[in-house]
Amino acid sequence: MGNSMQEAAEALKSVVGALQGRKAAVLGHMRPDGDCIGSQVALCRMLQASGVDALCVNRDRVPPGLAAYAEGVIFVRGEDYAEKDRLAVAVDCADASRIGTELLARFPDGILGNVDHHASNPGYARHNAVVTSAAATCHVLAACAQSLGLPVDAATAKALHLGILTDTGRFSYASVTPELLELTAGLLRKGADPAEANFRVFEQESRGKLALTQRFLASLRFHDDGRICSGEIRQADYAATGTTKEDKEGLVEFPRSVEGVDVAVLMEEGADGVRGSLRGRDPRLRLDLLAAKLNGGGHVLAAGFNMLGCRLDRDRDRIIAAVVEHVRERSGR
Ligand SMILES: [Mn+2]
Repeated sequence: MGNSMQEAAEALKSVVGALQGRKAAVLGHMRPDGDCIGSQVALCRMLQASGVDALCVNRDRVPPGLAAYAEGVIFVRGEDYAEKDRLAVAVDCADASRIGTELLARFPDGILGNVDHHASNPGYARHNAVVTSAAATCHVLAACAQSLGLPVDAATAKALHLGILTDTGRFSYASVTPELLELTAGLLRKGADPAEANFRVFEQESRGKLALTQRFLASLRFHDDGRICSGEIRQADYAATGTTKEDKEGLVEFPRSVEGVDVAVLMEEGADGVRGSLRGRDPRLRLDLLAAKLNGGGHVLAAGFNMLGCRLDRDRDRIIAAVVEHVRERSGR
């Protein structure tokens, strides 16, 4: 499913065309990451350069570590957004619900454009640019900008590089291709700065984050002969370390990095239930399908779930059992 890069470029061209003389709201997903902010900034700047009045709207704030990338772009919190005449373009949102229910409701006419790379994206907009083989939404935008001749200045190039850098695990995942590296080389020529990005994104961690990491590592447990490794975060962990849920970013990479582990699970208990992240390295295990069984979705190797009404003490075993069963099924054991 999804679109080829050429189809995506056509879709983006239609979006830019439909926005001429209109105003745009570029929407990202809840708890935005580097690819979300990078693609919002890049698309917003490209639209502005194409004569469109554009700003970004998110349910949640821009993570402080990524604020430097929002140069020249207005970000509005969903709760503060009161305009009625902007057309919505969503980026990096696997499903329209990822925008956040309340914010989505402010666009009763629907979504004009959908730029994304998640395999589960159903194509919920009038114009869909969903390239499931792309490494990042920023990858889709960078390739489309190149083929459509959309203007990419230094700040736009930095934003596109940010999304590719973060969604490829610093250019280390299977999604990295020669074509992506060539495209990224073009971004570096336009002003993207790898050392600056590495410093901004990966070398500005707080002591609180380190303390949160200690707690998470202490919670790790192995299941099914070590093929599955799970760890947990509770609201009390954030309170005790002075961190927020933004600080859990990247923690799931620790269980994934252990020898013999096929699937890493991070479970976070919140007021309304248990959210989880799933990470793997074998595409045959189809973590997107596993996540779907747990009220979630995502990519083949990286997915998330949301078990409303669940609690760790009561439901952890049931969640882990579902993971074990799925992994056994998919690996034919
Ligand atoms: Mn992404």
